[in-house]
Amino acid sequence: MQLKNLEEKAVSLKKILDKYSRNTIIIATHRNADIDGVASIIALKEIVEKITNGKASVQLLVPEKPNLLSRNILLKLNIEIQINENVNEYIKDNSLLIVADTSNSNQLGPSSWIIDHVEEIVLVDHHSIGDLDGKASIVFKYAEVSSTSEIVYLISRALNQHLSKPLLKALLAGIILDTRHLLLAKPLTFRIIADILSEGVEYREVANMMKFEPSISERIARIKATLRAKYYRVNDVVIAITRVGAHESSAARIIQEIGADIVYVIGDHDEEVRVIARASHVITEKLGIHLVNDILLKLGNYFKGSGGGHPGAGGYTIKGKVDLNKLASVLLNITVDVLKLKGLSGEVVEVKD
Ligand SMILES: [Mn+2]
Repeated sequence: MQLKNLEEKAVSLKKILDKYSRNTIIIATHRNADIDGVASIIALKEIVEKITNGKASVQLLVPEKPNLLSRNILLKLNIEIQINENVNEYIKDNSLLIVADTSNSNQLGPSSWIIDHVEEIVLVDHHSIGDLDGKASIVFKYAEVSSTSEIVYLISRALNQHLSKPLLKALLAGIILDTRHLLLAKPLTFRIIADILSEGVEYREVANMMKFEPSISERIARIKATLRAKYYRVNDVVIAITRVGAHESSAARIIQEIGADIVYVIGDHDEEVRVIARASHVITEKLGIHLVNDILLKLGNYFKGSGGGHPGAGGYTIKGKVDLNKLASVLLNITVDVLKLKGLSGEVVEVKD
């Protein structure tokens, strides 16, 4: 069940760790990290500390701290982690940076500057290619998995480093989250889960940890997003566009469940505007549309920003203020143009009561 080159890359990783075994090793993931990112970095920390015999100074970095669900899961697993967001206190010119679960440096938010201030970068990730892919000396990235946690587990196996049970549970939580409770699991995902369970982890226990009661602010954001949404129809495709001040992805998920095929949630923040996009598999599989490449990145012709993600889930961030109505209409126009290219000939009709 090995992935192509994983063994060799693990050997190269070990060499790099030996090289930096007396330096600072920063293990970072994307801002406001989900449990896939958080589980990956804490498991990588254990691996790195074992390989360097505890000599390296290992620092975990999660810009803008882990998200609520991650923090809850760590609490339930009794895992305590030290995250120092004040990178200036420990970064050195000869540091090694290991980045997990993100391929774009801008996903490191306020800490993205560190990319150009370390000696070497290792990337462990499952997203589409970003700027970090070109900057890393080793890239662990495989289409055969659905989460970074899976890759980290395989790295631990390749390096013969046994992970403690709480960490195995955290990785399993990462897999469950990123596969949406296995809906997006690949064949290898099931093999990896079987291996984790055979180490004495109970699936149901971890799956139960993922049940998440949304806070009142999240529920209000969902309700507002639904009320403010405009819905459009082109043939059988329903497009929804809305805006909220927070909880964009949660709002997007709800609007998808109502029945929209393509959802854009515009998040209006103090210093930036974020567009969160989601598309159903009819859009990605049957029509072959890639949300990021075909739609979000084309926003760049109108609003300077940066984006990334997967065919069916992505984001685009614009610094500063923008005309939100214009942004919504540009999004709709780009989407309709792409649908036309894919052969949908119908008129755009707004769905109203
Ligand atoms: Mn992930």
